[in-house]
Amino acid sequence: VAVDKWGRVEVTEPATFHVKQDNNLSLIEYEMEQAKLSAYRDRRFSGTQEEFDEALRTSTTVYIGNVSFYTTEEQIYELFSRAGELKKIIMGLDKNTKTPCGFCFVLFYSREDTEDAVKYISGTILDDRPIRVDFDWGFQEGRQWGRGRSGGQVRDEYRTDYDPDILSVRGYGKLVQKE
Ligand code: GTA
Repeated sequence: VAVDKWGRVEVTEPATFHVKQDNNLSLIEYEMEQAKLSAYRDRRFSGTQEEFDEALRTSTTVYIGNVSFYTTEEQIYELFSRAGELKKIIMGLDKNTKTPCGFCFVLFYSREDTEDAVKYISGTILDDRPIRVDFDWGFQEGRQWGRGRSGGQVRDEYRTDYDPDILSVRGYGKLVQKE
């Protein structure tokens, strides 16, 4: 597909949907399958898109978002061990205060348990908040820290809504407050 100087779209080659050899999915079907795994793309993943996709398909790590700052590792353990045996829990921390800032990673031993966690635990209310369970490409040292400028998570800095969880920390996004 090319765009001419008037901004019109020109199809330069037939829009064939490439059939992938390995699983017989059309490219579109393949991308839809992949999007179902996770909408999140980690900007700091150093490999190719294919390597990222492969990691999501095989990893035994999940990311939990929208966690209350007051939720403990014990509560996470209690909830996630319903899906299967846990290898490790890593709480996400504010890189300045070193206190929980609303996310964590849970590592399982088996892929089946990992998939069950995403399927059945995502949306569960934990400490009054619906948590989001997402496939993750794999934990590495450093990923436990919030990447926001203020130390916490990036998305909390863009919040325009009021979050009753923590008035002073999460309330409205820090960047929004400055506007
Ligand atoms: N598997 O959904 C996720 C996920 N999230 C949100 C964070 N992590 C996740 N992992 C999975 N699924 O290890 C992981 C990160 C890291 C740790 C902390 O949690 O891989 P973070 O939340 O502080 O930072 O990460 P992250 O993930 O890099 O930020 P995000 O939300 O993707 O933002 C990326 C870019 O979008 C930034 O450039 C930011 O400026 C911009 N942005 C984000 N939110 C908004 C917004 N509401 N409006 C405008 N721009 C925005």
